[in-house]
Amino acid sequence: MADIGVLGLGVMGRNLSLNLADHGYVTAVFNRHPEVTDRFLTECRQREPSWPRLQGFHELESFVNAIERPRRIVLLVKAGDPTDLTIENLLPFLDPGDILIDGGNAHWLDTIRRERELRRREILFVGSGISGGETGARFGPSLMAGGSLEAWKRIEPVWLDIAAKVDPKTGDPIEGAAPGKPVRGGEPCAAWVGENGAGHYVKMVHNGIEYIDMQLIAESYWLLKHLGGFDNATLADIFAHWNQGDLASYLVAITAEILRQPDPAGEGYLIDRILDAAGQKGTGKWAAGSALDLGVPANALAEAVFARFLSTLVEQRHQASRMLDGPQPLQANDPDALTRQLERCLYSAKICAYAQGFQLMQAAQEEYGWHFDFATIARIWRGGCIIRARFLNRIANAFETAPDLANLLLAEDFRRVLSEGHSAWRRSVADAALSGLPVPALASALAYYDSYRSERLPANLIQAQRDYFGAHAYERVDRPRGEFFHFDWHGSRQEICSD
Ligand code: NBP
Repeated sequence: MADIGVLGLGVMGRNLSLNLADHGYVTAVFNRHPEVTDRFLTECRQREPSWPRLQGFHELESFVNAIERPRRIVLLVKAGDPTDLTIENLLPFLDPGDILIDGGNAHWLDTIRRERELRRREILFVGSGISGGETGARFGPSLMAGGSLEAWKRIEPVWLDIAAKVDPKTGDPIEGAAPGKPVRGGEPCAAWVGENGAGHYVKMVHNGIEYIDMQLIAESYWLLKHLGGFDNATLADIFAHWNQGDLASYLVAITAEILRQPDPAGEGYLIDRILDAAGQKGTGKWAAGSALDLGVPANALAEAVFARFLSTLVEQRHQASRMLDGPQPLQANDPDALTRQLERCLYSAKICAYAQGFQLMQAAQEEYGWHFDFATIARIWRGGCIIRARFLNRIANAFETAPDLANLLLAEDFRRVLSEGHSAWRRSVADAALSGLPVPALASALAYYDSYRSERLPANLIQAQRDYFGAHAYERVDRPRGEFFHFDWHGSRQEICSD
């Protein structure tokens, strides 16, 4: 009998099946098109040491019956309707107590609905975020599981086995897994984060932070290139150097590698031949939408999504570049000083990005009745996933020291970093503005930082305007919160307490 089943043999399903087989799990695999299953198994026989642990099936019923009961079945199909359809097709063959684990990028509200509906039919449903793309799925992803604790207890050993591992002392990811040779030991980057849709919500916030992080890195690259005048080889060296310090992370490391890549189709570098129009699959938009719904000021997150939208207006931008005026970029007198300035700027803005992600999760747990352990979430993001970064250790420590921390910016460690870094951040945003170089994420993160630390904001004027044209009432600084007043701007010019 198989220990576990994987349904859906796309990029993620194929790689996760091999990861399971490498860890000793006999894995039943199924794809709606049988030829996909056959092709996968043929390829595995040729080059995968763990292939004898993979069992392929053409019929859904025989796939389900081959799995030990109570069954564990991982769904890795396209999110949305295909997931509902797949569950519907599976149900006639399942027994009470079986567990379905949706590893796709499902919307958390779909996961809440599916968990509720399946619970009524005595099927346990886990919505598990899986991050790390193809390589993560193959050699160790970050796994954020949500669902009932009963279901988690049944999948926990498997999830801990196949997850990415970090060095318990340094918190750095342990690399070196190869086909048939998984990493043994280390701290696994997998955890149960909460009931029903919690795992998919946390994965969505992960992706939202990923959007901001990528945008911040792209803007820093742009400033180095245009203000510093560095060529691609030097830019690659700068990012490689940054990857040795506080900014050490997967995204900074791959940026260095990308910038070094020659164009395979001709002269020069590949980076200069790639069209500057950024795509997206929607999880960043969901995260920004959730921030708007929950009233969370995640402005850098929204900016990162908008920046991708704006980048796709390629023809309009080309036309506008010839019609709208702006300054020429300033040239840095001291390129090394610019590099140091931007390193601090990027690190400060990155702290802000994570602060916004954690604030979003704080609001979501109130809304959906979850109880997130933020230190654990930071810890399972240290390996396997796209936003893995050394400074997640510091975030984990901050939440361990103060689990109810209102905002990451207030953690002592980060207050110190920001106090040392904010001048460099301001200079960079000012240099960009004076040079006509767009830095929406760096600038909006700075606006967030300055707004958050402002004892007073000009929102008093907004309240007065709202009261003037719409009688929406305002609170007074010299009266308790919750007491509202209206001023009769158009008639008696008297103030009335509106209670
Ligand atoms: P792929 O596009 O590579 O594969 C999609 C899979 O879904 C295929 O097996 C396909 O079957 C199956 N499928 C579809 Br499409 N419609 C189906 C239906 N109606 N019924 C049954 N199966 C159906 O996607 P992937 O990259 O493997 O992603 C799988 C899930 O994991 C998605 O939810 C994705 O968002 C998520 N995810 C992806 C990544 C990543 O980096 N790629 C990372 C994390 C999460 P077929 O072969 O017969 O068409």
